[in-house]
Amino acid sequence: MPSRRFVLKGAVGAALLLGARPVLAQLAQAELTLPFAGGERRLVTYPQKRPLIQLTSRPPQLETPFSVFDESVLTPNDAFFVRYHLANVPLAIDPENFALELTGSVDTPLRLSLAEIRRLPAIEMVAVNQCSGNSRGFVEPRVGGGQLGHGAMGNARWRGVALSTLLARAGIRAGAKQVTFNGLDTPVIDTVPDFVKALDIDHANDGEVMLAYAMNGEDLPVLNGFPLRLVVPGYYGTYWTKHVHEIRVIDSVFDGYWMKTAYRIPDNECACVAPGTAPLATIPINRFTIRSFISNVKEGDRVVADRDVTVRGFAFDSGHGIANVSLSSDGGRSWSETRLGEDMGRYAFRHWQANVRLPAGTHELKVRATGRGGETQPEMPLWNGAGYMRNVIETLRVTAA
Ligand SMILES: Nc1nc2c(c(=O)[nH]1)N[C@H]1C(S)=C(S)[C@@H](COP(=O)(O)O)O[C@H]1N2
Ligand SMILES: [Mo]
Repeated sequence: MPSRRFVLKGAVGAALLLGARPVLAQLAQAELTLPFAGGERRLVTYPQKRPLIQLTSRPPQLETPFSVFDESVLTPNDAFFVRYHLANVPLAIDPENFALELTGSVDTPLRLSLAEIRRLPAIEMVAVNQCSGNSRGFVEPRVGGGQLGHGAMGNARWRGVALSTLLARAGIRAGAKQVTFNGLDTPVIDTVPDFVKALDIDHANDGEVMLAYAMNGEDLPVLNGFPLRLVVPGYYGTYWTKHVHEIRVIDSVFDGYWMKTAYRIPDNECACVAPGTAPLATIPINRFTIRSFISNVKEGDRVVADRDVTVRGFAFDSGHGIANVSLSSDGGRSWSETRLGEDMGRYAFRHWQANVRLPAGTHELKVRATGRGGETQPEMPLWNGAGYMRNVIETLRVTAA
């Protein structure tokens, strides 16, 4: 029960969330360099978070240090990445007075307290949240936007109410086309449009799109959307509205800035164009591409030659599920299948593991996932102007000695 008041207040709390420089400078724990030009970053601490990689301070944007992904298949709440667009992020949220409104093209508009939402039938699901621009810092030729490493993703167990449950209570009227979602954060200047996103009505009503109030068995961290966030399994994080308090059923295709202008991808099969060019037509970004990573070996690591070395990592896709993950230790000339770990559901990270024996010398390790829908990862990176949806086969160089 949301009995306890969650309020981040006082000079320190406010300064932390607003990212006042002197406070953050004090809290900078360490520095690190992401492996691309301009990759120098600080590790900073925010309320409910361990030290994370700072991308911006106003609004707070944090990425997860990659080593976290090797600790556990579920990304801990205190290490989960943080992404915001608008500088007015909610500092004080009172769960007693919070209300979710569902209005628009419905028979019965709803206004529900958190306690009422928690009394509705709950669903639970492990699903990956990933920012559209995850790994953008690796894109060549370089593109504008947050220069992220691979840490703008995370895998969590979400618990909440299916949006379809609320839509059924409200009663969707004939002619409904989309559903829009708005959170408590607001722009600081009125030339910046409010962050409102939309899903098609059938998608919103599919029984999997969820209003989550819990993450890995606890209340959502404030920076990850307390007290309620949308979970859109298999879809990029841009749709996962945090602090969601207004839901509207509409009879048109929503034309707000964050749907019509931002978060668009080339309207073709690869969502790509020749580097430096613009697409003829675009559509809203939607499902994840398939990806895989090695988590226990880093670029430049040394391993023991002529001995079994365990290599492990994880893969995920948009919800077909992972069919297999292959590993190459000779730069992609030969591949062998790895052993998959526990299946936590088709939207979750899937662990994999393999043993390799490397003769003395330098070797290129590559990992490639194939989904149950047949999709796999390209050898050469695909390019688009926003640096979205990166899913090239990742390569690491190690030295065996
Ligand atoms: N209210 C609100 N929700 C939001 C955003 C935002 O700016 N405001 N950003 C979205 C984007 S682009 C991403 S990638 C995810 C990130 O979720 P996280 O911060 O919990 O990791 O939140 C989404 N939900
Ligand atoms: Mo994002």
